[in-house]
Amino acid sequence: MKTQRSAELFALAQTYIPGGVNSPVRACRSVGCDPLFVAKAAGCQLIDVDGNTYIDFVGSWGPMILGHAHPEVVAAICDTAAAGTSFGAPCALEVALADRVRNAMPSLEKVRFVNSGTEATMSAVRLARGYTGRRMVVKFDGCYHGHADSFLVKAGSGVITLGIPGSPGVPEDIVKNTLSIPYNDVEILEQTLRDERLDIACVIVEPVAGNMGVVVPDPLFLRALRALTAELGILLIFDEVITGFRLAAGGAQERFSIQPDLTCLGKIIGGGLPVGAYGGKKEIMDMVAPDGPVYQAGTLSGNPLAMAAGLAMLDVVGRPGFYEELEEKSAWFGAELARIIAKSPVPAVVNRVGSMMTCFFTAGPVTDFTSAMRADTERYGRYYRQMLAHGVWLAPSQFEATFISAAHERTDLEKALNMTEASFKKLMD
Ligand code: HOZ
Repeated sequence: MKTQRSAELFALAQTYIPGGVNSPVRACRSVGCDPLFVAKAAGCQLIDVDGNTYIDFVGSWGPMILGHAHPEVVAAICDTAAAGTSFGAPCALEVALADRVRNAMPSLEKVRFVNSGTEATMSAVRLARGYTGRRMVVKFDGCYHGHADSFLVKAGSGVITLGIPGSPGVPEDIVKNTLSIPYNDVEILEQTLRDERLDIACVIVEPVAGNMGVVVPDPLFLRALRALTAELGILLIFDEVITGFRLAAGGAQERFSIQPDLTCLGKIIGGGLPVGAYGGKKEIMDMVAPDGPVYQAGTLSGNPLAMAAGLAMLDVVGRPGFYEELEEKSAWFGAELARIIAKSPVPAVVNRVGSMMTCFFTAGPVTDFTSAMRADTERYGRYYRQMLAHGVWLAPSQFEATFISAAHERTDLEKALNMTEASFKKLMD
């Protein structure tokens, strides 16, 4: 496989950009190879700058639920761009997208658009502290809520991928207000939330963890989380940046029938452009400036270009049968993957919810950060490189999710399964 042009670009990129990348995981450090540079993408296919083609199971880390360059999304972007890309003033498209989001997720009585998932979660936590007058934030080991200071405590995604213990530059005074406890552990959850010394403003959770690899929530855990936070006047924040419009039109909160107090969104609602959002009960959201004293702002927030892309994407996912078809395709793929694993001596387990999944290289089960960390990352790296060499583009980290899109045809999925079966035969060497 020729990778000369990627190598040339990567050499240049490393002199201009830290690690040669604008987000750490895509540097492929944990999977033992250099990153390939993508030239273009369409449907479920990526084409790199050397002309190699790949079936894409990353989907830009979640936004590409329709596949790349969906014609309706592209047309919306092109048509809107011709009329101006950002006004720094209200426009009708942000009202339309807010209405679409509210209709899909009734717990969001009001919503504020920002430009990334990180902005959404940091704003939601500030709002929770402002609304409750309390200080502490509780998160869960291995969950990743973006790179705002208060979240870089036992965080997932690139933090565990690169084995960064925390992050220099985050003052102890900030970190001491964040408490990270084990995911799916109801006993420790209850002990923590009932500890009155802790002055807890909110609990923020990925309702389906996607940033330590996919970890499925125990239904009792989510229900206990909702009951305890409601009882104790602690705000429950669902970080649905990945799961929003991924697991259902109403996200994880629809799938698990749990209404959080605040929700953070991103990825799919931007149609591939930078959009985040946070929203929730009117009485809470009315604390946000200019209605209230909790300040948050953004020059490009609600820009017409991103709003149009998000609206076009939500138009398509909102059509009858979209999620049923995606669920059926994903369930079949996940079952086939599990069948391949069961036939192989390689210790591995697949965790899947809807169209997001992770193949962990450990016997499992993987139910939290500790069990996820038992995965054999060296073996994952070999699997990753073998699959890439055979035209299958996976997440360049054991601790990320891979995604099925509406653009994956049965033939694409069968090719990936055949490559997986062939790869597993070599992984015991
Ligand atoms: N936050 C992204 C996935 N969870 C990682 C993207 C990257 O570092 O390339």
